[in-house]
Amino acid sequence: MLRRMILAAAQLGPIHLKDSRASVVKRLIVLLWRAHAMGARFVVFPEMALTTFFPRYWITDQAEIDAYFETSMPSNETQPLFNLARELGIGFYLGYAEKTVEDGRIRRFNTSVLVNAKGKIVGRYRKIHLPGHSEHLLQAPFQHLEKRYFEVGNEGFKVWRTMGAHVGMCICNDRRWPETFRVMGLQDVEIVAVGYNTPTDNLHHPEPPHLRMHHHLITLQASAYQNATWVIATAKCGREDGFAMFGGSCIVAPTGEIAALAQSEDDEVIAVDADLDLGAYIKRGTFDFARHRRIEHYGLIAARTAAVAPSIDSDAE
Ligand code: CDV
Repeated sequence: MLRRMILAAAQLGPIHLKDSRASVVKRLIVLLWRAHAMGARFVVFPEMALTTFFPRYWITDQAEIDAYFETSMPSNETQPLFNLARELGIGFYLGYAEKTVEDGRIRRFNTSVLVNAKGKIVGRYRKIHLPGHSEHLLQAPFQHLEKRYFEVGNEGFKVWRTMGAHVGMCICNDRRWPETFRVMGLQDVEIVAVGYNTPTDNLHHPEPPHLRMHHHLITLQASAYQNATWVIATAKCGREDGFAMFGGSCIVAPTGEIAALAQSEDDEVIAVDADLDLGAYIKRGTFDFARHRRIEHYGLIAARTAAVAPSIDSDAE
């Protein structure tokens, strides 16, 4: 029996500092209706989809920082999105900044939730690969302070059985790390949802924009193929109060091919009628993990973070 599902990425254009949560949720609702018109059953919204990408700003007042965080999900403002999704029978992924109390202290994470077609939160992911820095870079045109505003996620890379598929989540910078996808691949993931906010300029080293897009697409395509999974990657993009972030939202097939690619840097929905079993022949063949993985040779991956060069110079006399 063919297992098909229309998958969608609901890309957001810029959210400016002055934009309220309510105005953003209205845009998400318009996107959800558009996805519904395309027949979508699962929609991926971006990372931190409710506010501007605030880690670009050095903020010292904790109350001001906390204004970007949600203390509950659904929140009052996002409840209408959950209600509509339930009414339409569409599952979704939504990224947001999470403030919570855990282990007797306040904790802040860069989080996404997985909501099933009944409007129920079935999964939560807290971003593990936090990019950027924690100090104030006085000379830089903008900051990337995720290491200052968030803790490293403490719940791992999970996969949930929901909506007739195996669905995993990660967030933005996580997509650049093969480990992210392989851990989900080992849980037989079939759809990986990833939201992102990627500045068009590399803060640390000048890079042409085409190269930025190339790295974005090549990592998604390689990871999709190597784990034989669909990947839905959704941007928040355009110029937020003048700070440019690239688009390039895409849906990648388990073959590694780009099945749909956004054209704009604004609110836009792309969708693909996906065969969830398209990756099955790859999982039975080249990437049949049970037959071909050689874990006795992979120890360094989980034992070492930094690269260490060989201590012996093989060319020395
Ligand atoms: N939000 C992100 O994680 N952005 C990073 C940037 C800093 C490179 C990314 O990997 O897209």
